[in-house]
Amino acid sequence: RPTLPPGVRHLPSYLPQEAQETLLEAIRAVVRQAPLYVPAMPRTGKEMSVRMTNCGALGWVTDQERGYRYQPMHPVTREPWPPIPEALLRLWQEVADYPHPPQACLVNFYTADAKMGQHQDRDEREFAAPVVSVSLGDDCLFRVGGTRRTDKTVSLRLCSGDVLVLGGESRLAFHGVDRIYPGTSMLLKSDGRINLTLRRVTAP
Ligand code: MD3
Ligand code: FE
Repeated sequence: RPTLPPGVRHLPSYLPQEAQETLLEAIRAVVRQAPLYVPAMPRTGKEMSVRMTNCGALGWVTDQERGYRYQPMHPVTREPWPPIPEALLRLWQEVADYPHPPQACLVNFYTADAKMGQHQDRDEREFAAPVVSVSLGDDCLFRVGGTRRTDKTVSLRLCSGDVLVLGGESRLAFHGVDRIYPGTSMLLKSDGRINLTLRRVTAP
């Protein structure tokens, strides 16, 4: 196993198969209420390859006109985001080592050819809280570095049921998804990967 940057905790196979199936059903219910939409980059309007939605009091969204931000409603339907499923609130309590609940859960859906370029997550105001990530479906090649774009990076294969906790020094690390490995999981019954990221947005 590679040596991870300080503050990155990888918990392989944290969720058993049955818990993955239960969580997937809860996320399918979220997506029925808050459909996946096509996020666009600020200014250029270039569409991302990942499809997104959210649950929780706040959701992370991006479009050409208003850029990256958190807001309490879906950008297309204008409805409030559905609540974060109980199973995810419990997971946060188990692994986050932070005494307040998450406010946002970003749902990222990757098809076989989708990727996410290297970036920092810095649209939150509370950096004392970690980001907790859950992977479902196909494996991916995840890459994380340091707080400068030019810092050395390490690559990690993330599999269905894995949990990643990004806290402390790693909270502002550059990271991204270089590729999806289609056909590596039976969970979704089709190619693709779902990533859930739980976040605290505001100071408590
Ligand atoms: C490291 N998502 O939504 S999750 C994102 O797999 C995002 O969909 C990726 O990056 C995905 O912003 C990676 C793992 C992750 C999430 C947040 C981090 C790693 C992180 C924040 C800081 C450092
Ligand atoms: Fe990120």
